[in-house]
Amino acid sequence: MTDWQPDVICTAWNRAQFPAAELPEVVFVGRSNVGKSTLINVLLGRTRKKVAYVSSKPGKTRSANFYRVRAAGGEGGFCLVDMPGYGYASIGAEEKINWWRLVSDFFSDYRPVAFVLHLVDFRHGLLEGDRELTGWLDGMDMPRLVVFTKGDKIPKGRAKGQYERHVASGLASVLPPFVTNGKNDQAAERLRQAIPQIIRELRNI
Ligand SMILES: Nc1nc2c(ncn2[C@@H]2O[C@H](COP(=O)(O)OP(=O)(O)O)[C@@H](O)[C@H]2O)c(=O)[nH]1
Ligand SMILES: [Mg+2]
Repeated sequence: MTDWQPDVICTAWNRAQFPAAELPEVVFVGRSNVGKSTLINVLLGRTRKKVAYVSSKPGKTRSANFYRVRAAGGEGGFCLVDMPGYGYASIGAEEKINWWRLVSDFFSDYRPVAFVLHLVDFRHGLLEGDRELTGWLDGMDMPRLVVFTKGDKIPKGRAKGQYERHVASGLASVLPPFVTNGKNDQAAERLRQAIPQIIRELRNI
């Protein structure tokens, strides 16, 4: 169960369509197919009736999607932003340019970005594309939380070593990375608690 209630939902294909900058934004970035939309659905408690579009074909989503969340208790609220993925091999040069334009407009447009939630496939760790984007985000001192997806695809006995290897490879994360598996389980619940906490703590720095 979740007490998160998704509210206004907006899709932006370009800067002109970004919604008014009102609430702190948690921006989900990661490679195509890593599980950004799946995790948003899980956090919103929408594993059956999905709100974020989940695709079996990588490289489909070219828009930024905004999900406004009101937490129970009424305090504040925030926005989850599902950014288009990168690293999908067969996209053309023009699409790549469009992707960069959307992403760079987003991060340079004085949006109230609280932090970036960087999704990384637990099987692969950081790949090209991840390093390119995170290097660029480092340049603007953007705080990040790393969340591994597809933890269920690594056998239990290998999970600890895999986790340690990934962390040692130089991930930037405000908390030790979470490991999720596309289900509304304990890890999802801990993440649901961590997100508003991180927003609050970063605001107080
Ligand atoms: N086994 C497993 N599959 C996942 C997980 N997260 C996402 N998927 C699957 O990976 C595919 C891509 O997911 P999607 O959320 O659309 O990725 P996005 O492109 O990053 O938004 C879909 O078939 C999902 O069902 C996970 O944690 N475990
Ligand atoms: Mg998606």
